[in-house]
Amino acid sequence: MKIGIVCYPTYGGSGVVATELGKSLADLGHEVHFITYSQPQRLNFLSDKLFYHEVGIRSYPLFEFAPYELALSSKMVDVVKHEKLDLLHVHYAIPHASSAFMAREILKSQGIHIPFITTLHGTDITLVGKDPSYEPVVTFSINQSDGVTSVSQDLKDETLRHFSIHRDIRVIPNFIDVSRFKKQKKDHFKTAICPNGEKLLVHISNFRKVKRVDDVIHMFVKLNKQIPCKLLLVGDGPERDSMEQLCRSYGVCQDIRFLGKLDAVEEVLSVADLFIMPSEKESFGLAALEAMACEVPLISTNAGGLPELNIQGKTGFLSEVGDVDDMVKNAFYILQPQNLPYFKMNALARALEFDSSRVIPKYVEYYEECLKMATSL
Ligand code: GMT
Repeated sequence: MKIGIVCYPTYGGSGVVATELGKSLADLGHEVHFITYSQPQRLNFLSDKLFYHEVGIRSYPLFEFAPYELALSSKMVDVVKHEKLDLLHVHYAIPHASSAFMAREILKSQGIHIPFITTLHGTDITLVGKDPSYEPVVTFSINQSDGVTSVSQDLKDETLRHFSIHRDIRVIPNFIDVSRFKKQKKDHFKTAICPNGEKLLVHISNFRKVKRVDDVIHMFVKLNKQIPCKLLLVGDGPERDSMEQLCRSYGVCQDIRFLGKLDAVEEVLSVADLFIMPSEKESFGLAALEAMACEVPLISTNAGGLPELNIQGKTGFLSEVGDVDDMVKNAFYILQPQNLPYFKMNALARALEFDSSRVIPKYVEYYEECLKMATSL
């Protein structure tokens, strides 16, 4: 198949899933064309099956906001026509689904029929999509898609609850390449961070409010009084400055390190004892899955799709959003020497269920179904 993938090329779950999906499809022999405004972060290798088409946005003094959606639709039309694509797969509904709809309709007027599939990732539904300024367009473009997938059952349910959707949504979870995400021997790194055998907690996110990074810090401060530990905060985003202030106000800067954005997160995860994800909303939790594949148990909330990944009392524990004391209690339990190996083993076993070799075929199968359906119309 010849597939066009549209996504946000920046750090972030939806872009990572889209890029890794494209790379895996290319490995399977499909031709994959990325259509984005800059080179996707993880698209860092050459393959004769992978192509990148940059969406150029022409500005003009009249435009206070350059119309990216139009430039994207035009680029999709161009790539579909000249590369003879079979289907478009857009990740994150806003604005990619409505741009794909526009591209499909333009192509239809020229006698070219191409289906598009929309993958819902999370905040495109749970936060941004519900906002009245976007909701009518999101509802329309989901209904107009030739196929729709969501990354968890919870996200599917939430979509059906809040939008007037009259079509089926296929659940296809996030996935990882377990040959990359696995525990590596990095003892020297652990000793450098935890010189006195402290336990190591890790949080990775885009530091948006929805991630509740402050709960990670509140929790760490309480836990550190019971078990000596250190905390690594990986990633960057709008909350980073206020989180640094919070660490200063607690006087714990010597125990917490901000590492910023990292490419090789698996190296940090390889030395972690516990991963903390206290999100207010989380449709799946890809960062947590990556941690689990590196044998790191999970302390999370029970928000969104997290219960579909984190199994209570086996791979970690789930608490109500904001219940920091419960998270401390659970972390204390997991970190006991007699408990930790059990949770690590279960975290790995659960992560293996989401290996790309199990999940990618679900996308291929869905593409084939959607293509068949589109050609039978
Ligand atoms: O808001 C984010 O965390 C980024 C967002 C994205 O779309 O880039 O992540 C969402 O998609 C990921 C991949 O499907 C999921 O693993 C994340 O759970 C989801 N984030 C939220 O729902 C908050």
